Amino acid sequence: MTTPDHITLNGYKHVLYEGETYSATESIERSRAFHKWLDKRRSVREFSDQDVPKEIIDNLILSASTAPSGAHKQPWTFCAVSNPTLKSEIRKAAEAEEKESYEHRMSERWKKDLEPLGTDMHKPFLEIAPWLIIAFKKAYEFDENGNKYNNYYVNESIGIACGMLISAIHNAGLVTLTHTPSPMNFLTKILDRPSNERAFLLLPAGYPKNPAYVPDIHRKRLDEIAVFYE
Ligand code: IYR
Repeated sequence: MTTPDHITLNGYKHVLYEGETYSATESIERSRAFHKWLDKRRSVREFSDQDVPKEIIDNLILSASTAPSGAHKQPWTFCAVSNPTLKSEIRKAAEAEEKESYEHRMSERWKKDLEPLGTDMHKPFLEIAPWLIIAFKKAYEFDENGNKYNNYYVNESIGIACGMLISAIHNAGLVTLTHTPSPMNFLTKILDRPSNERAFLLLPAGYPKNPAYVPDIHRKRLDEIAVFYE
C-alpha cells in the first residue's frame, strides 16, 4: 500500500512530514558539525557599514518566522530598518534610555558584570550597521469582528523566533548582537507600530568591521549545563 500524502484527523487535513532523518553515525557527525559552527557565533558590536542586500534580510526574517509558536499564531512582526534618518532617530532615543539606565537604573553589580563585555551607553552600531531588525511581539490581535483575543506563550514564541533569527544571521556570514534598550516604547513611536505590538528585541545586522574584536569569554562545559537521567 502506498503512503497517502495527506490524511484527515479530527476533521483537519494533515500532510506528510517531509523532514530528513539520518543514520545514527550521520546524526552524530551532523550534530557535532552544527555545534562547531554555532559555537563560532559571537555577539559583535563593531560593524562595517558595507551594504547588505535586502533579499538576505527577507530570507533571515522568513527563517525566524519558521519558529514554533503558541497555537501557531506567529505572534510577531519584524521591522527591518535601513533608512538612515530612522536609524539616527533610533540611536538617539536608545542612547537617551541607555544613559538613564547606566546612570540611574542599573545596579553597581550589574554594571560590574557588564564590564568584561565593554558595553556602555554609546550605541554607534545603531547607525553603522546597514540594517536594524526589531522584533515586535503581538500580545493580542483582533478577529474579523474587531474583537480582541490574546495570543498564547507570546514571550516563548518570539524568544524562539529571535534565537532562530540570530542563527540565520550567523549562517549568512553576518553578525548581530541582542540590544535591549529599556524601556523600548520609543520604537513603537518611531516605527509607527499599532498598539498590540511591543518591541521585544533590537538586532542590528551587517558585516563585522575588519578586524572586529570580541570579549575573551568562554561557554560553560556540558557538565555545567546539563543533567542526564538515563
Ligand atoms: N541594555 C543595554 C545594557 C546591557 C545589558 C546586558 I544584561 C547585557 O548583557 C549587555 C548590555 C544594552 O543593550 O546594551
